[in-house]
Amino acid sequence: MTNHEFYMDLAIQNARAMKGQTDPNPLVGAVIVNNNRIVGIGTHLKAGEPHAEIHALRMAGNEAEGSTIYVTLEPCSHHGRTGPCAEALVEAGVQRVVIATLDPNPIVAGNGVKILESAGIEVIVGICEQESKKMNEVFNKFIVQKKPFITLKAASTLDGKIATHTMDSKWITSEEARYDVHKLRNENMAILVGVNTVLEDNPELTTRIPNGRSPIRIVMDSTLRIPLESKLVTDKQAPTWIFTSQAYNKDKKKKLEDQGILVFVTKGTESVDTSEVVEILGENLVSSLIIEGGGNIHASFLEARLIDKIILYMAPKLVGGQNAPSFLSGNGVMKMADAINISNMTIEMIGPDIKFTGYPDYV
Ligand code: AOF
Ligand code: ZN
Repeated sequence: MTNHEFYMDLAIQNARAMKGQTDPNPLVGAVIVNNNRIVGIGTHLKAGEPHAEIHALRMAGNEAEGSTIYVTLEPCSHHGRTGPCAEALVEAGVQRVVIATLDPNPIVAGNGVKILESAGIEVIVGICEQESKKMNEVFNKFIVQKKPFITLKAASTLDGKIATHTMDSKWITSEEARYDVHKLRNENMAILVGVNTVLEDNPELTTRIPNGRSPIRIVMDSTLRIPLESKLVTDKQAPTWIFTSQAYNKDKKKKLEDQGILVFVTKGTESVDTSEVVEILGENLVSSLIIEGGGNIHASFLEARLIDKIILYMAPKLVGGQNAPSFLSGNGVMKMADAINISNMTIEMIGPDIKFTGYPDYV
């Protein structure tokens, strides 16, 4: 590991620790080094608050002069909720700026580097670039497409089942794997299920870890069949948003709204279009979404090519049964050649279960 990589790695680790608390803004870390000594460290903590570079500059004080700063994302060039960091670095007399990756935000995209270079500052781009890009996979999509980064999450047996043929599903995976799911919920802004999941399981969809943040709970429900006494309607643990079609029950809508539930009536005559849901979520600044639905919801999002990432927890169990549901149903493809391939796969063990992570390779 070179010196550049060492300091950048430190900046990335600090940035990553804020996962789940900066959205829809990026995870960003900065380390200022002067004469081989770290004189300032900064991390972006919350959207609207000072950027990582500003925190680090404040800590460094006069020692920022003549220093090298390592930043995981190109310093910004715009007057947003906080000032342009590129200008702050020039004013502080920083001598060299080492950047992991350019900012995909169209209002910055290379302009930060221009400000620095035209002030005569040496700029190096591309140290630990892949790690930094991966860390901000949510932000990188959202800032360009204005749509949430969508993760399909499922827990199944080794034969892909999410329940037995009698619909028993408690529990498939271990306590450790279920705790990991709560971490995932903490990191995502919203979680989506179909109304059938609500009818069958009456889930809470909250984050049960210390100081965890619960995601906005989203239900696709074309006629508003959700029971008024379901936990998502009554528990007030986190906001609940329901997406319905033109065929919705008007009386029920009013009753749900009286409970503080937000009901979005979409354009579909009888069903709710997944793409429209995703678009509306983006307009409401939801940058990340987990789909924890049943097999049909998963199939409708996957068939519409809306899933960016798949996380599958597989328990070393076999249940069999042709009527036992799997985590992916729908019509399925005709030919093996039409299968959706998964790339950049990683596999880790969580207790006795396998955690599989991958990215659908749509062609
Ligand atoms: C952050 N934190 O450490 C850096 C960011 O809403 P604003 O004014 O804070 O601006 C957000 C944009 O600033 C963000 O989309 C990204 O392009 C840039 N850099 N943002 O929240 C940071 N360095
Ligand atoms: Zn900035």
